[in-house]
Amino acid sequence: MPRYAQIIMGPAGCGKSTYCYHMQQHLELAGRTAHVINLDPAAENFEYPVAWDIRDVISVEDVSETLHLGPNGGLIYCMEFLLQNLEVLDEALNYDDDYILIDCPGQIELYTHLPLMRQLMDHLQSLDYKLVAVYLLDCQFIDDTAKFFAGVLSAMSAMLQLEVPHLNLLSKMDLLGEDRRRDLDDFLSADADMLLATANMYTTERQQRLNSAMANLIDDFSLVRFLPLDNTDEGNLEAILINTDHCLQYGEEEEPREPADLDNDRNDDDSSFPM
Ligand SMILES: Nc1nc2c(ncn2[C@@H]2O[C@H](COP(=O)(O)OP(=O)(O)OP(=O)(O)O)[C@@H](O)[C@H]2O)c(=O)[nH]1
Ligand SMILES: [Mg+2]
Repeated sequence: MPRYAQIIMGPAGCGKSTYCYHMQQHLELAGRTAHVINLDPAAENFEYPVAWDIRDVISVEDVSETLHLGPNGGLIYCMEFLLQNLEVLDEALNYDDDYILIDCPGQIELYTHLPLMRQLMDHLQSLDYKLVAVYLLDCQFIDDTAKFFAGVLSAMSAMLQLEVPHLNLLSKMDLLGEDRRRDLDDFLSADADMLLATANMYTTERQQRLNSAMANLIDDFSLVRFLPLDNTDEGNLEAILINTDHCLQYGEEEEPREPADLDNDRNDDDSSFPM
């Protein structure tokens, strides 16, 4: 039986755990079962059932007390410990309905320049999981285009480092004011000209060459695109599910559902976000 996993990543506080909850609920509404796996050893308490929790094996709190490591060192220690003891995870990943949502820590160095997440992905693939990386960025970032530019680069870095099908989501769209929705398309498409123009307003001529090189990189790869995420809108969650299903080739023996089908689903719904 095929096995599927959404790997939920992104900077601290961008809404990863909240997305896991709402996507799990949405899957249930659709008659599908998914299990949330908490991979964040520094997580606070969850307000919903978590099927497997790394903190039952090792937590940053334990490591800080016993090894006197700070929060970042403690996190790296915990992730390395898990990778050296993967059998504990393997034993847990034994569900009838093999669809999991993996809620990852918010330290972006895990995705951008440390090999730990890549090693974990390789391991899941060796267990026959099909993977999609879901990278969240808080939509409040668009209030500061330079910050958004940095967010786009971190999303791109994660995509290139992890080498699995990848979706970027602009999260917490319910918080976005009407005034910011007008230029939303430029942000959803990570328009390189717009990013460059703003970055150049704040930098010296020498740094502008670097801005230009980075904007060209984003443009050349044409990789970074965002879908809006509004957890309060089931239609929007369904749109995201269709895209994750497409990346996962979910139920490939059935009639495939293309993201283009969204247009039909959304024709009657003016309140939906552009995709
Ligand atoms: N309005 C709104 N708030 C959200 C949404 N998603 C998350 N939040 C809030 O943002 C804060 C952080 O959300 P989390 O889901 O814990 O974010 P996270 O990415 O898991 O955070 P870390 O695990 O600490 O990296 C919480 O106060 C949430 O209630 C959303 O879609 N809309
Ligand atoms: Mg979290």
